[in-house]
Amino acid sequence: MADPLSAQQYKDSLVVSFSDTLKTKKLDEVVIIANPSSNYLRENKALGSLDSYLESSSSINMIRRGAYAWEPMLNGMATERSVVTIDGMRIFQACTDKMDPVTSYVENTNLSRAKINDGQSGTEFGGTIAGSIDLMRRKSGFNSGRKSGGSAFVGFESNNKQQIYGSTLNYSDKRFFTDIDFTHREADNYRAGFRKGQSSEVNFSQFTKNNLSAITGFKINENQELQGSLIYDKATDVGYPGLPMDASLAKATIASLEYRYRIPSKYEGLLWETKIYFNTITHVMDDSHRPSVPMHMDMPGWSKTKGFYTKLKGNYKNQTFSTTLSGYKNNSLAEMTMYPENPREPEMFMLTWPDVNTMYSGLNVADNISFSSSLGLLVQGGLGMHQNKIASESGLNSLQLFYPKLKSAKTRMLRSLYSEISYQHKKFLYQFGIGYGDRAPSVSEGYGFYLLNVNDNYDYVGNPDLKNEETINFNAAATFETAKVSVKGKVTCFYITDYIIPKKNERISPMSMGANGVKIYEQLNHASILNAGMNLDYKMFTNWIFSANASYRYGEGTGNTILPLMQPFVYKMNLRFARKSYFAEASVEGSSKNRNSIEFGETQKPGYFIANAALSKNFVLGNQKLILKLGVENLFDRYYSTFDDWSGIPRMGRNIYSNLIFKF
Ligand SMILES: [Cu+2]
Repeated sequence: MADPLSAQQYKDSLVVSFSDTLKTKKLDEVVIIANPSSNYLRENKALGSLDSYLESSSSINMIRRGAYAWEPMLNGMATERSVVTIDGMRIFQACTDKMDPVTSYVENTNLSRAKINDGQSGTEFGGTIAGSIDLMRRKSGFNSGRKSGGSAFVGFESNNKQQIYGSTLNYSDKRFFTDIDFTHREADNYRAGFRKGQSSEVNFSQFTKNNLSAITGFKINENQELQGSLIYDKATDVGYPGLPMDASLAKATIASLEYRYRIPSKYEGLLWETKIYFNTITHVMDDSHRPSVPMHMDMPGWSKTKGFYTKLKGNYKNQTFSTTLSGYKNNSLAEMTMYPENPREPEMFMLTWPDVNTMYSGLNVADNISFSSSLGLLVQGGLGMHQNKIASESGLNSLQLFYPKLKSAKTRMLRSLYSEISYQHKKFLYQFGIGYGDRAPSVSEGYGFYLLNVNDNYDYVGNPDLKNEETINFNAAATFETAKVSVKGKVTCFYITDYIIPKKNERISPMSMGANGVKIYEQLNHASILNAGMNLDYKMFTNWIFSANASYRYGEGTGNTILPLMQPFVYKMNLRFARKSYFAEASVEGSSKNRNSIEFGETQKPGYFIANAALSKNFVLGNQKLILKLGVENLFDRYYSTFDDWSGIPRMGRNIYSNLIFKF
């Protein structure tokens, strides 16, 4: 659940942070990620996946290709249109079939919260259309006294026999802190809801994941500190029931070093922060467990990124400003080897991502002015240079079959401008933002070579001649808040020109066996996307809270093109009771039927409605704590599938879970 108050526990030791000093509020949203080191009673399922936390934002829905590694869609747009970072680090997936969004390489225990910025307010680390999701690392920070502690936890979920084990350890004092955590997850196939006379097991939906992370800070002196962070994540034997193949390995190493300097100045909180980082991802697809594979294939992919950012932020009179210079170099490479049934026929080899180097460097400036305690203005702008270069000669030659004049390198300028006004009147807060910006095509959109999309069963071929996709976005929000009730409504609209979308091409025949044909990325003159969300929190009586949230998205492009994967009306309501060491929650959630895009192979899914319940109890044992959580999801074992379930795979049926956390 989004709860901005809890964000205050992550105080910065060197400086009052950018947003903390603001008298006026910004439109961005913070999703608190619960984990065994944070506040448990707030969350029904402390050991749930990161994906389930992100989904609680009304701007995000998740595409599921199985039980693992869901893809976060921000404002109804897939990951090419958003910037996903971990503490400001750019990371790019290594799978041509989107099996491994960046969010799949972290764990709850690594993170404290996710910051979501819609549209052009999310351009600090690169060009975007939909906005940005920054996953922020969990860390103890420096402490005036000496503090150490940790946790050990174990969880079990009945539906897919998921076992979760792990522990966290932390130490902090005046000059030094360190946080180390480890999480292991292992699950069998999950079961869908009940259907008479049919097996509910969803084959190829198992997974195993191990994650280890460490973050350490060292204070050089009163004004300077160093921070190092490392995340190692390895998933093996991951099944994808929504795809024709699985992944035998998805592995990431994510490392960074950060230097922070509080510049002595008469202006409060002038901070200079610099980070260098490196991450490497290996992804190996595997079809060897699938029955009736027409032709066995090996499809590994690699993505390596190194980058930096350097940021100056501070306050000047009634202004809070921030300037960020950032840059990265990513290398994306993916191959496909096909082994014909007849061993005498030669193997076929091709590069599906032709060793593409992407270089980016950009400057982003933001200034937040408080005219009075009730009126604020944010102005933000950025300029970036983006270059793609095909490093592989054979990859270039293959693409030249379709684009004879293709050169190996292409450079683009990326621009962004955003402004936001906020006005507080009594218990009402009004916010209005307007932005303009553009983005470069992704590696798949520009250079992908025969990437099978199972949803519409077409091979997708990239188009290096694509122009930048441009957007104008508007957001408006109104919040009413009293001690008892808080209501927020938000609307975000995007008018996108040169909208990048794959379109059928009859002249090229497909490579994948049984594919319907080939689609090439083209650009629609324009497309419009609307996203509306609403949240209500109502403290009915002492100890009782009722919350409701709902969201809806709509997308349409030139020539009556219905944009794919648009979320219909989705709602969730819950009633919570918390008293001393007890916590109980009952919730219902559901959706209306979706407006499906036939062009993209979508079928209409009927609405659904499910119910969940949870209980937890906190035992205090001297200085230690034991937390027990029990719950059931999809209580009535309903069978359902939604618009974001890839190739129509059903969702999980009844699931009973238990979490046991020992905190010391
Ligand atoms: Cu893959």
